[in-house]
Amino acid sequence: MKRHFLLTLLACLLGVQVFALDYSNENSSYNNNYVAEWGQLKLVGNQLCSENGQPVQLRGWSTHGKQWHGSCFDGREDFEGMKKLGANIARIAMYINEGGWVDLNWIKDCVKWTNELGMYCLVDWHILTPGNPNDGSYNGAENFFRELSQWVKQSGYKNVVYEICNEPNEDTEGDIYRPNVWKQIKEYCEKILPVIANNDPGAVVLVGTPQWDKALVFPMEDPINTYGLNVLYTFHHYTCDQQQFLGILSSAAAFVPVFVSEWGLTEDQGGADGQVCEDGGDNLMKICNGENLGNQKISWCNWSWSPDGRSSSALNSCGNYSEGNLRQSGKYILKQLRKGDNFLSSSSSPYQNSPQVIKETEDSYIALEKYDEDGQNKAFFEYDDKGWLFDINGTCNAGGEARKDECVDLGTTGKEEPFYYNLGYVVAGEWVKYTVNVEKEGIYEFETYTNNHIDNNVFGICVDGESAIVDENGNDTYKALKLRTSGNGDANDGYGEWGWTTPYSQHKDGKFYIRFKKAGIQTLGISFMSSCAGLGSLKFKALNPTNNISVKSDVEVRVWPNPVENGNFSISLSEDAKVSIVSCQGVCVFDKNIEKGENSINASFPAGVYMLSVKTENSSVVKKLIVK
Ligand code: IDC
Repeated sequence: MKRHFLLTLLACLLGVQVFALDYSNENSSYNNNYVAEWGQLKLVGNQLCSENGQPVQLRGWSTHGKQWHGSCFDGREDFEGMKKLGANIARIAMYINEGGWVDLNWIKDCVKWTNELGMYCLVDWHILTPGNPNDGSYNGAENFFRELSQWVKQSGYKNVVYEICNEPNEDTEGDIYRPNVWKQIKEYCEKILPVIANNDPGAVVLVGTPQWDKALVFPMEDPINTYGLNVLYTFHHYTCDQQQFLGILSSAAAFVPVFVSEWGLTEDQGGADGQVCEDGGDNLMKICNGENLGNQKISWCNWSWSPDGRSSSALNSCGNYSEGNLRQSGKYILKQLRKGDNFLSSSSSPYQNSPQVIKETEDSYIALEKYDEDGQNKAFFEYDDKGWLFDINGTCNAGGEARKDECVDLGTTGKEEPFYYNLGYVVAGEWVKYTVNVEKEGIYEFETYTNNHIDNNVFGICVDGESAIVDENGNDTYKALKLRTSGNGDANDGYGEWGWTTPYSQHKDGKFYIRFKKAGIQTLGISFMSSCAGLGSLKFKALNPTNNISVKSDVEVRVWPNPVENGNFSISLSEDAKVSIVSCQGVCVFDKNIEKGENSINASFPAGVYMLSVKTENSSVVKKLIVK
């Protein structure tokens, strides 16, 4: 007993000593072992979370290419330097072409080093030119991810995040919406995701989006098969010349999980002109810290951890990672990292304190000028907002008389209240919120008031920060729809007559509905995923009990015997699901995709109390499992 006490005392003293030696910088996060604390990350809804379900935000740097600046990231001490500055993740940009450095052993070292340091490691298959991930020069992808994921799972590393393709960009259409690029990405996912899912089923995987990782509308409109993996979609941002895309991130955060796996404080050449744009950085940081339509805490990696000649680089030289050796970009990031968890909320209040009512027995309409109060990032995202300093249209409040002091794009329809105002001149990525009071929960038929200028514009509708669009089976697979033209002739203003239309999906036939999961006060968000010439109102039809759609129910789970006595138990599921079993200490002892029906499971893990969770695309059920 006494000996034990002395040893502990000695250990504590030594610990303090080590602490004092290593702790030369003020950043208190240096001693955090994020991986031990957070474990294997996973998604809960759209939010990246720790193993036990707490929201997390990964923040750090992306390396540059090893062929150019390798000596900043080919040793444990390099990542230790990054960690000391406050990063909890390092992205390893493994260029494939341009003299790239495809080297699994180096990647394994990076995983080991970062793991020892308690950091997450984002392994980036850095395609860039050519921009098609299926290009022959990238044929090694499948093998690379097979070997890596096998090794990761076998070695028990929990700190790996896979980024399967940086910035897909085969730009053949010259159209901002590049459907062919999304087709290429989907084809590539079909090759890579099953390989990772097979070896490392609970993995967190980042999937690229068209237009150099910007067009988040595609996973909303035309979802991929995720093979049960925790898939997030990447958004890249350069603050000097890409502010016109920020709304896309802010909007999409209500619909899909997103990850800013690369961003720089410069123009998109990485700062060839030497400029650094911190204001744009502040705008991005607000969105990542939670001021977005989905209240999502968004993880990020800054470009770049290198002493590259361009102004996006963080360092003056490799090897010295003291604050004094940081360049302007590095100093800005250090300031962000030092803020610690800096989560913001984007809650808003109802216009003039009176929520619009969605009635049970009568049709209801949303008057679009009655959007919420509290301004930019909270009640709306508007590119022409005065506080935003990025006037995309060169006009404020184009055409609108109501709420002139704000710049939300109100136009007039010339029709009666509540359709007098419309949202016109809307730019892709903008959104508005409405506090509504819903009389009864349920799935409502809805229509949109449109004119002839609406031309397949893409939009999303969310309730309390989650997609609310469901199909006739109650599934929320499709998170963006298209608006139809009213088709009603030409009016004097050339916009045509307004009329009620039903939105549609390009990828699935049938009707779509809006689901309110509960009655009472909630916020309805409308996000415009493409530029739009006028949405007049939304109509929610009276709930019709005879054709009301039933909400898809939770997966049914039966477990027996419970307590488990002889090391085996049975589970029956109403649909295919992912089953994981976690001990009270947070150790995951079982994690597999299980088919529907009856299954027998070997539970030869230590006696104790476990949480058994069953996850399908639409539901998640948790049960207590006792092993004797
Ligand atoms: C740039 C580097 C530059 C290098 C070039 C190679 O800064 O030194 O010569 O790649 O193609 C990205 C890419 C990233 C770019 C970066 C800056 O993911 O590879 O790095 N950027 O241009 N997307 C947008 C910007």
